[in-house]
Amino acid sequence: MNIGITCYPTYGGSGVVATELGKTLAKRGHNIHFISYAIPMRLDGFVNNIFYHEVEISTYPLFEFPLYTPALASKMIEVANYEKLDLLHVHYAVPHATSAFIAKQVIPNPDFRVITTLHGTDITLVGLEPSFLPVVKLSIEKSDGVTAVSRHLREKTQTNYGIEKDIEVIPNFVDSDAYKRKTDSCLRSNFSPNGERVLAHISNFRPVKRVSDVIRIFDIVQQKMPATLVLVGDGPDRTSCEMLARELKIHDKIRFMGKQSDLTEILSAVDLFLLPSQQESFGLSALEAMSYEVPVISSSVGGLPELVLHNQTGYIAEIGDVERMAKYAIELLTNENKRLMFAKEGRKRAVEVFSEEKIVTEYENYYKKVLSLPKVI
Ligand code: GMT
Repeated sequence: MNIGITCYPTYGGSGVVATELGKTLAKRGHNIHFISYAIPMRLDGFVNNIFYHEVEISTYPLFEFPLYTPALASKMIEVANYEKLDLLHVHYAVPHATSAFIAKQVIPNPDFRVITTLHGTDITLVGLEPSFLPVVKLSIEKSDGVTAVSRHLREKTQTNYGIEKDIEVIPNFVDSDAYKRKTDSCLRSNFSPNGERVLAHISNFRPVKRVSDVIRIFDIVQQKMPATLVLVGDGPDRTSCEMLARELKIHDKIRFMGKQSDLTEILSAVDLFLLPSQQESFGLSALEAMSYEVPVISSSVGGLPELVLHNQTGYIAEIGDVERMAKYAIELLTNENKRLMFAKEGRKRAVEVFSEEKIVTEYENYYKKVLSLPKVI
């Protein structure tokens, strides 16, 4: 198939999923055309069958804001026509599904189809704003196929927008062969020079991630045992988190590592992963941790209970219940047999339920199904 993929190229789960999907589909022989305003973060190096088309946004003194939606739609039309796309798969509805809807009106190929994958805040936060809602709803309804990354997100889409069309749940995935724990991570001695237990969190440091809860949980844990906290990523809450760490006088026990692309050394060197988010439609970083045999303690929000099995691959607790999450962390970090059992169960779940091989095949089958159905006009 000739497949167009549009996603955000920046540091974030939806772009990661879109890019890894494109790379795997390319290895399976499909031609993949990425359409975005910059090269997606994980699309490094040359990959056979992968092409990149950059959206150019012209500026004009009259425009106060860059007009990305029509610029993207125009690029989609150009690529669909010249590269003979069978379908365009857009990740994150705002504004990608809208650009795709506009493009579909113009693309003459009667067999061309648009698929939208909903990732989270496009539905639960941004898409609900009155300035977006009617257009997001229309764009989803006019997609030929719609997928959501969890059952929770599917339900939210149906209830928040009153959308009745079929939404296929295709969860996120991990390349469990590549995301495999190394026994000799060179970072272990760095994080744990004197046998400290190592906790970690990875995110874009947006308010929904509640990174300050991570620091508060760690504060309680480090009072009970020598410990290090590894924080990967960057974003709006980074400065306030650094301030909180200083206020609590635990700054010297926390490593702010910024954005990192290679997680293998880091996640192979940690004992526990924390994800106390306010909202999480799936929680890709938790799945990646599980693949590296790291048990996860998370909030019970959104799609997280579909991923983290309570008392089996980790623990879940109410949003903001820092005390309980700390109690669970201390329990696992003081009972190595249990922690290792959870680690093995998490890895097993990542391999058996969320493997790249399995989920990319689900996407391929879904593409075939949508291509065989009548076009949504
Ligand atoms: O919505 C965001 O803040 C970022 C978004 C993204 O583009 O990374 O994250 C969402 O998509 C991920 C990939 O499907 C999911 O793993 C995240 O749970 C989801 N974030 C939220 O729902 C907050």
